[in-house]
Amino acid sequence: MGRRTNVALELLLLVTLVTGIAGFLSGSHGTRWILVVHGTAGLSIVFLAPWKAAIARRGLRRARPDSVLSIVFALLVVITIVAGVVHTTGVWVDRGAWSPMGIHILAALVTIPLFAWHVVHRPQRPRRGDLSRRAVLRAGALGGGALAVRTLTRADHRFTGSFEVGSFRPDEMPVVQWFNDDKPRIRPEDWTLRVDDRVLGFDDIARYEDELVATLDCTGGWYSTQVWQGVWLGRLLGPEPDGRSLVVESATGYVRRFPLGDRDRLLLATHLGSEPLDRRHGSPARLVAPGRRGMWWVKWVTSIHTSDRPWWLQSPIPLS
Ligand code: HEM
Ligand SMILES: Nc1nc2c(c(=O)[nH]1)N[C@H]1C(S)=C(S)[C@@H](COP(=O)(O)O)O[C@H]1N2
Ligand SMILES: [Mo]
Repeated sequence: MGRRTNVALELLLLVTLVTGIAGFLSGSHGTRWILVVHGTAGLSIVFLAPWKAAIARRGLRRARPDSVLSIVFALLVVITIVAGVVHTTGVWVDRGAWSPMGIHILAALVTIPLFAWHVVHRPQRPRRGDLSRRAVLRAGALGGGALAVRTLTRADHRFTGSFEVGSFRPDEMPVVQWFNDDKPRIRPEDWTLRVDDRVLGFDDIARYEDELVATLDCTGGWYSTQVWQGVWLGRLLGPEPDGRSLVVESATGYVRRFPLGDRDRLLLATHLGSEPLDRRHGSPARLVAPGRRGMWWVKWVTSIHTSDRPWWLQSPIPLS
């Protein structure tokens, strides 16, 4: 019984980690199911906890020097799950770095090396008999129970798990920087935008009146829908730009690369809710990338250029 519980837990943890990361990176409706699987597998771990506790107690009686790593591993999984549940139930909503979702993701990522160590040093071999009828029925009951609990405890979320904050009220929209990116103060009259080999000024951009209602959904666990005004990138690039991707760069060095085919769906915004963009939200101009997570919405844009590299040849999350 102990071995089977261990195998089941390892599988659940693997599924939870993979779906957590996949759900975090994607921001489109078609991928809703990923986080359903994530939450369900994550909660199933809780259901197996009583069995695991009994196994762990036995294991600790013949403790080895590295048992402390097992304890840290277990603690991190507990912290991850508690933070995940705190986030989805909405009992504590915060959007800083120490939001429940921020803690959830940080604890989960630290778990990964410990999980790898655990798999190597406490190997659990699945056997053919593990997939008995009874085992399948039990797994079904476990998953069903977890899915039911998840459905009942979830507060009102977007499909990504994010909470609504300050929609159509720009003053209440949170401000988020990645890692330690700063908030440069750039006056529109001093600002220039490189578009391939041309250099444009603020007035060249601000004369357009393209408008879009779009939802910024930060992986920190909040989202906000706003009216954005500016210019479609396709208009700045001309009718038939060459290349495969489009590189959008911030004055701070923060860079994201997009498929060139997206150029007519990406807005370079100078205004938010009809007011000039606030410095903290990326003035003089920031990218609006509907359907993509907040980390793609580059602020303080100073350069846009086409490139022959495919868009996916880049770090999955910005590193500067
Ligand atoms: C040790 C690995 C992990 C475990 C055990 C775990 C477990 C959980 C649990 C129990 C929940 C709440 C379930 C619910 O009510 O829906 C949850 C939610 C969530 N987790 Fe994880 N998680 C893990 C790793 C990750 C990672 C690495 C990420 C992202 C990089 C992530 C992103 C999320 C998100 C976005 C939600 C909210 C989902 C929603 O509201 O539908 N998780 N997780
Ligand atoms: N230059 C730059 N742009 C950036 C970031 C950053 O750190 N630097 N953070 C991104 C992230 S993670 C999010 S969620 C949004 C937040 O935009 P806001 O501060 O206008 O709400 O900006 C994105 N654009
Ligand atoms: Mo974000």
